[in-house]
Amino acid sequence: MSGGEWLVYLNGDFVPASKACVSVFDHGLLYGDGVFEGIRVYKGVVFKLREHIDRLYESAKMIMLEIPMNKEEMINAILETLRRNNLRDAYIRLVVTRGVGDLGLDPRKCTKPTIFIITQPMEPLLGKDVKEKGVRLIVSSVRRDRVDATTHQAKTLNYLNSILAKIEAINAGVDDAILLDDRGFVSEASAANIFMVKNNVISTPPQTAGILPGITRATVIELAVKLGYRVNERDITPYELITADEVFLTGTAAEIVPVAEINKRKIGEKIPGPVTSKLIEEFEKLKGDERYGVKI
Ligand code: PXG
Repeated sequence: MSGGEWLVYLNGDFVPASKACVSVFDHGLLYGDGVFEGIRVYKGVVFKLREHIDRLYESAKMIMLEIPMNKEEMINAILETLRRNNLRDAYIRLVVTRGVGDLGLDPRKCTKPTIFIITQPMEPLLGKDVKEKGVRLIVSSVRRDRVDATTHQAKTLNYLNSILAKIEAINAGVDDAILLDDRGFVSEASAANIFMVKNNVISTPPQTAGILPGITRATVIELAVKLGYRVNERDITPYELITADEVFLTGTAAEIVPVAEINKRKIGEKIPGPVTSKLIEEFEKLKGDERYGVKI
């Protein structure tokens, strides 16, 4: 921290948060032309950092954005930002935009990507209430983008699709919304993946449903398999979700969150359900474990 302010990494410099500004000509702002990651640090260990960095570079490859730093340099920039802010339990937002250009779309006008890293304290217990009571969802009228369009397989700065679904949820007085894919199968929530449990079998939509391949999702699948559950990546209908024994969301910020209600139908018997509880318990054990991340 500097003078009571958090330091932000911006294009190689560490600047106080209030001075961390980007140009109005940045294509990240003008067109949502860029990629990002949201990452957590638990007890001084950056959870699945290498996986997040790999995904960032894959997203960048998809939009033909060459990041002018290699992966090790990017990892070091993140660790150094955490050190300078003296943070051990935090949320990291890593953003790479196409950079400053002119008012046209042509990305060739942007000669230097803009890179910034924001780190903020995040208490490990945040959202405990939600883990006990669960969230209420609606099925949004907004569909997840097709896999040949601005698909969420790439984690780009284009989030309007999710934001419109979130607005619909807010207007309906619930916590979040489920987006269906263009065929009408379940895709994911606005910024989290979704799972269901029926008769002790766990299912989650596949990448072909246009989902973001979530790192928490992959971790939960790994944990569930280790615990001996059958896990299917398959198409799920809204009917199956509503009639499931348990439904839960996964994401970096949210971690594992039980779903209590969808379109006013109560889900399951008890929140959190037994499988969700077990997975939350196992997930807790990974926090701060150096085998599941990179130490600051
Ligand atoms: N789907 C989408 C569309 C996302 O944006 C996830 C799934 C979960 O992925 P991870 O890798 O985090 O398990 C995300 C996560 C937030 C927040 O505040 C989360 C995301 C983006 C912006 C905010 O929870 N991405």
